[in-house]
Order: sequence, then C-alpha cells, then structure tokens
Amino acid sequence: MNKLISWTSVFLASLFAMQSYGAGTGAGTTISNTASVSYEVGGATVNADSDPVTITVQELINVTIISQDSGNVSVSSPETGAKLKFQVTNTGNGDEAFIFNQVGLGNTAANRFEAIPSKIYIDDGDGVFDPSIDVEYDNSAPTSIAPDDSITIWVTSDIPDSLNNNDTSQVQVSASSKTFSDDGQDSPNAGDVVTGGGTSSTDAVYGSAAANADDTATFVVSAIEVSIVKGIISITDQFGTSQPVPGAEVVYSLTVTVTGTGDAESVTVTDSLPDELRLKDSAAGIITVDGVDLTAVGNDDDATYDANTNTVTVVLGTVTAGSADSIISFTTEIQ
Ligand SMILES: [Ca+2]
Ligand SMILES: [Ca+2]
Ligand SMILES: [Ca+2]
Repeated sequence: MNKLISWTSVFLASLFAMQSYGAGTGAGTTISNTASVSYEVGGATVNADSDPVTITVQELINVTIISQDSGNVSVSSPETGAKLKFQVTNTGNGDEAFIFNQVGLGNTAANRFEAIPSKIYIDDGDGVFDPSIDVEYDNSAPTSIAPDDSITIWVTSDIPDSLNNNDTSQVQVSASSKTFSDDGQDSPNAGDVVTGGGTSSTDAVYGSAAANADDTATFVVSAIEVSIVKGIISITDQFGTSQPVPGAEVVYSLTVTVTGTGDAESVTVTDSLPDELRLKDSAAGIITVDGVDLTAVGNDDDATYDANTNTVTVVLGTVTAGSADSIISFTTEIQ
C-alpha cells in the first residue's frame, strides 16, 4: 500500500513537472538532467554518473487580442455605448493579468470620425453583452488569466451626433502586461525582463515582438436599423387553461421593425427553438407572416421549419425603412 502511494506520488509529481502550454513548459518548472558514462576494467563494466544539472524555466509573457466582430459594426449617430467584442488569450507560460486601453484612431480619409472611448467590460462567459451582468473591467485590479486561457471583453464607445451615412471610425484596443506595468516598463521590448516578477519567483521575460498586443475594429454609421422583438401571444394547455406544462401550445410573435432611411436588403429572420419546444405539427406546421399562412416545408414560400435544427426561418427580403412592421407568428408545443 505504501509502495502504491509512493509510486502514485512519483507519477503525479512527474505529470505536474511535465505540465506545458502552447507557449511551452510552464514557468517555474525545474528541468534536471544527468549524463552517465560506462567503461570496462578487467572485463567488468563500471558506470559513473555526472552530478545533475538543473535549470528553472522562467516566465515568458505573451498575449493576443483579437476582434470578434465580423466586418464593420453598424451604429447610429448619435449612439451611446456602442459595443465591440474582443478575445484576449494568455499565450505565455504563467498566470498573467493584462491592462486594456482603447484608442480612437483619429480623423483620416478612411476614418471619418473618432468614436469616444467609454467603458470596458469583462464578459461573464456567455458571450452576450449585458451591462447589468457583465462587470466593468478594473485596470487597477485586472483579472489574472491562466496560460492558454482566454477572456472576452466588451469595449464600448459613444458615437458623435451629425455624422453621415457610411462614415467610419476605427477603434484600437491594446493589452499590456500588469507585471511590466507594475515595474514601470509600460512599453517593453521583446526580451526585456522583470527580475523576480514572474510566476513562482521566476523572472518575467517579455515575449512579444511588438511593444503591446493590439487589434482594431471599425464602426460604420448606418442610417438604417433593423430590430426584432419576440413575444408570447398565448399559452393554451390541454385542460383548457393556460399553464405552460408539457403538451401545452405556445404561440410566439416576432415583430421586425426597420427604422431610418433607405432599404434594408436580404432581411432574414431566424428563430432557433430550444430543445423544450417544437413547431406544432412539425413539417405540416404553419408559419404566419403578416396575416398570411405559409408552410413549414422549404422552397415553396418565404417560410421554412427545419425539424433537424429545430429552426424557423422567414425571408422578408428588401424592407424599406418606415414601412409597417413585419409580424411573424407560429405555434409551438412544449415537449
Ligand atoms: Ca505572470
Ligand atoms: Ca455576458
Ligand atoms: Ca414554406
């Protein structure tokens, strides 16, 4: 039993020692190495070992920050708290916290206005921005990120008044190492060191070729805005009352509004139903668009229900701003 425990400890110790990350062996890991020589004397083999040579792996600090918005982000003029999404990954080999800064890139020919930096939030993990849940990021007490781990941050800006359609503004967001910042090295170069500043009393070595990791995203002013509101029209259970129990029917409405000026093109509404709901009558179901009953089957009209993905899709096409709301309704059944 003792032997089992002792071998288990050796196994766990060697697993821990071998822990490595995308950036390589973990900071603080000890690498010990022994060489041996053998020779024969009078027909007998003799072995001799060197003393072990030991080194401790130091902390290499690296980070990437990458915009998560595909293409330009549409905003109104004015708008308060327009958001951009970035992913920050600790690509170093030790725990590290990072300080974030956002900078408008000024007025240039390609960059027609300057978004006004507002707040930065850290996402709670669901990837959806909700300022009542996602906490404002505190650069004076930044969040420690484990090696190879990522966090999502939301960077908000205010958009000035009186801008023109299609005006753009680039926002650059940078991540800098807390260890180097605390040491007074705000713009370190690759290879710079904070002696004793790394994980497990190692030295922290700056790994990035650039002074700080950064990425940009672009706002574009758009005079047209499409919004969607989802609501419940009715719940009817099998007992003639309105309890949302398994077997009850829930009628949903989706209201699509286009405001501003001009045309919104290729407007498509998608509703991925949760597993607990299915469209009533599935492939034989009905999806009502602006009072007209369309079919759940594909390729015959503008509505489709895909039973495999449990998704309702309605193609509204080109919608002129200011025209009447499009109203979609369908009946689901609680499973
Ligand atoms: Ca560190
Ligand atoms: Ca969130
Ligand atoms: Ca159809």
